[in-house]
Amino acid sequence: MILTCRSCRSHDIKPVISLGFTPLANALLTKEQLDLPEEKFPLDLVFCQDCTLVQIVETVSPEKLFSQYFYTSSLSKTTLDNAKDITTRLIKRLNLDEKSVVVEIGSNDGYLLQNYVDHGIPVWGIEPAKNLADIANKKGIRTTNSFFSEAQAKSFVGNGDSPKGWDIKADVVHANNVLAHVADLHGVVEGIKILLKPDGVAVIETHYVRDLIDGLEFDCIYHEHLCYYSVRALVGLFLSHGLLLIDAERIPIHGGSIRVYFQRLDGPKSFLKSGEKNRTEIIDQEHLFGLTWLTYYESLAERVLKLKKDLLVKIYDLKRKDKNIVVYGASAKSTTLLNFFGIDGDYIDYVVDSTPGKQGHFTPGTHLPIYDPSKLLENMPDYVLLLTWNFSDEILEKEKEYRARGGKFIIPIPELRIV
Ligand code: DWN
Repeated sequence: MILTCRSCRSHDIKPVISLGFTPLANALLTKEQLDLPEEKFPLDLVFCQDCTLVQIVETVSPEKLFSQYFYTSSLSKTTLDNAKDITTRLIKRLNLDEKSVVVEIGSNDGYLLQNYVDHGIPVWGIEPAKNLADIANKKGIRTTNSFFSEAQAKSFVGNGDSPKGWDIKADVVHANNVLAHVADLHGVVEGIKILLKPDGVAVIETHYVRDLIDGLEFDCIYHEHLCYYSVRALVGLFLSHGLLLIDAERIPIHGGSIRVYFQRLDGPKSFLKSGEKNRTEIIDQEHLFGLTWLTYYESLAERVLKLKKDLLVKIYDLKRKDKNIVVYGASAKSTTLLNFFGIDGDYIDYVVDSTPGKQGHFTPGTHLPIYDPSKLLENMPDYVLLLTWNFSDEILEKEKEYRARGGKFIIPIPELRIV
């Protein structure tokens, strides 16, 4: 439980929304665990009036959250395409070759580093989930199974347990959907700086708090996500570790993210000029739209409660007409929405999800069985509540046969609609 801001340590933190006590978003259950007590933790979002960082109050141990992790990045074409795009651009922009070094923190199953390996560029992945690190190493993507820290960064750039013969630093450090997840915020940012060559670039992707608020993406709030970033909040955090924002761009992935580039303040800052227009524009817009003020965030609670009412009215109406409804996506987001809205087995028959490791399990808190998406055509439910709305194009395309046979998707976010 924090009493001060995770980034600037200010005491001036104000409440934004409380989502009650919820189970851990990815704590899927086996059949045997259904009758056992389930851990739940408070899920309360606050805003720091000083550095504008949005964050949750509770800190659940990373070991509990990430040591065994079901989320496999390579399962989504959208994620793979996003990774291919940025790595291709960086190889060109930085003239990366066999003498370069690229590090990824939270490298998952190697989905991003694979692109560098395909170009003969040396890589190092750092992944806390053993099951994912094993997948990456089996693919020949050098991955250390551990949490990233300042101490590990120090060991990597000199002696310690770094890959043999590596005493150079990184040209690029990637951290995609990592910075929201780390309790040791300052240790990780300091570690990124230690890893970087003097003219190296840190490329950070994280869900954008502006998309969360504007797009009513409240279901992205869960215990894995300790922080919810604006560019302004990132600038303050990184500057406190001698890293300067050199470029910033909004990208559509995960419901809307920001991709920000940092270089060492004490280095040549070779990309400062080229990124000036982008970073100025995005920060000016944040001021214009009020992201630096509490009032911008305070509207969220009321809008979430209206969505809850509208969705429940729709579901009650369909159940009254004896329609059957299932859920698509045993995602972390699904856990937040289903638990906060109280949508369980009384209304939903089952969940489908393409992740093999999730199938055969049950959803946290709501205990819905998870099957392969092929069940949709076998069973032809009347409605599918699409809770991985952030992949709606990809999934609607995949399930066009179900729709051709009359099946309907209910998509709740950013606005409730049936397609
Ligand atoms: O930050 C995080 C984001 C990036 O990903 C992590 N903390 C956890 C995770 O959050 P999530 O689980 O809400 O992410 P997704 O990407 O919305 O979840 C996708 C889920 O949908 C996965 O379980 C896989 C499933 N899926 C599917 O069944 N068929 C996904 C696609 C694209 C599909 O075609």
